Amino acid sequence: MIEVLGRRNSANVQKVMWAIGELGLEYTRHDVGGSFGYPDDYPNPNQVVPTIKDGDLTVWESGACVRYLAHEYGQGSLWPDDRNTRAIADQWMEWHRSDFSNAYFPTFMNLVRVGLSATDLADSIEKCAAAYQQLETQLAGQDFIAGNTLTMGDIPTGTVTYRYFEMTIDRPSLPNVEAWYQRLCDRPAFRYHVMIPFGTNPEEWAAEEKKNADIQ
Ligand SMILES: N[C@@H](CCC(=O)N[C@@H](CS)C(=O)NCC(=O)O)C(=O)O
Repeated sequence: MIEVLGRRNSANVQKVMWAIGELGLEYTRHDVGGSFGYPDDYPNPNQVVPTIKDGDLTVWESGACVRYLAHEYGQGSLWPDDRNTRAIADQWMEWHRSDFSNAYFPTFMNLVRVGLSATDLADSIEKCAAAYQQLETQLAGQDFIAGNTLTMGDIPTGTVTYRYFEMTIDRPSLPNVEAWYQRLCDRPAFRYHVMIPFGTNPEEWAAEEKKNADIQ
């Protein structure tokens, strides 16, 4: 039984939950972080979510959690057997946490969590679009980020792509990304753990966070 410490509306928690859902693992999720606060014995010194526990192991950092789950429980699926596919999946996970996140998070945070207008964020939205153009190129001629099946490489960027397409912002034409996103939307685990409404401003965000309390 895997324990997940992290609120349901956190994108970093959703990465882990989606991986757990894809792998069909038993889990218990606890509301931690954001308006729920942190227990005194919370094991992540950075006071951020997620943290997972599996037996005697505690892991934090969402990418490390996804890799651990993929390696431990997803050999041949989320953790590809093929060396090349695995390296490319890993490469795009690293891209997600560096170049992509630097471009994407300012847009999401400032628009939804701070409540600035899309007009004020034009530069940031453009940088975000440029990051998605890189993914557009990678997805040409293949169904998923590292080939024709879902791998750990799809998890981090797939998670925030729900939000990218839900935000009221201008987006470039991204036919490959859109087709990939539709494939993700066909997956029950993605729909349940990732496609969670998040509102359009801080007040709506807070209300959505409350609505998700106690939902597994
Ligand atoms: N690098 C960390 C970042 C974690 C992170 O910043 N999580 C956000 C939620 S998405 C958080 O914990 N924010 C503060 C809070 O919810 O209390 C990871 O990938 O796990």
